[in-house]
Amino acid sequence: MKDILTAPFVKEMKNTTANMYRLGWDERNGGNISYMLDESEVAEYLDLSQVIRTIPTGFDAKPLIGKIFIVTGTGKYFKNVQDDPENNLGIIRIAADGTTAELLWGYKDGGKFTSELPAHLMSHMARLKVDPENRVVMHSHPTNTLAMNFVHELDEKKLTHTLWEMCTECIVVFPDGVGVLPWMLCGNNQIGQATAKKMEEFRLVIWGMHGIYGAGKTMDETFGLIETVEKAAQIYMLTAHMPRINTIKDSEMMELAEAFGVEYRKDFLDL
Ligand code: 2HA
Ligand code: ZN
Repeated sequence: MKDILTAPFVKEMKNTTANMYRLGWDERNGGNISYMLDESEVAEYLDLSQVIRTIPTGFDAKPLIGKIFIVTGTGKYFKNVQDDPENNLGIIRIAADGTTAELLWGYKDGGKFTSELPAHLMSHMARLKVDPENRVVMHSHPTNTLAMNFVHELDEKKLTHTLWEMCTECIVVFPDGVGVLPWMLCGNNQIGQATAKKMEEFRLVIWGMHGIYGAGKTMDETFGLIETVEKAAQIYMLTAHMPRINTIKDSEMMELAEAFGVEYRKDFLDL
């Protein structure tokens, strides 16, 4: 059996959390990532018949029975994942009852998965329905995105439109736009259900005055979605207090989307 610490998916988790920490998006225990793995790939590193312990999830994830995820730990810091993956990460499999997680590796100090597991697994279920290749769900507190939440209307069309206007490539990177939830209490099934509902339509969901969720086929795609929103939000925050002299017009955004052949939210433009 190969050494789990050399597994590409562990490396991806270490590199991504370190990257996000250094970008200042994931202070203290902020942020969490879940990444669905191929059983055959995990079997190269772990004996899948060895369950270390079982942990109730508190909700029903029947469509994910048997699925394996690597997930950041609750109360753990992104800052520390790189040096100590076995305490800060865990690999879980959804048990046959759909409501229990079987720990296959990690959370070595007795810990467990992120408190946002409901939002993660419910989002996986929602995305898999629209994109069977979806693998990653990522939550973060990117600084400018969060700052923008306090000074911009939390309206899906208006927020998406403003973000699209801030960088030429935005409409190409997230043509499906950004879903928005109002401020809600986090860490429970209710926000999980609300996030998943938005995920049926969007790969990006803002949690009002809290942060952002992204979903994608790969770690790079998912990180790239959040990174692009954050870049656009940064441009917004750098310019919002100054008179705007130039802007990317809606007709130009349409031209971009059509040139790059992306299906975009036409109703989010005023044409
Ligand atoms: O897990 O970011 O939303 C820490 C958080 C909760
Ligand atoms: Zn958060």
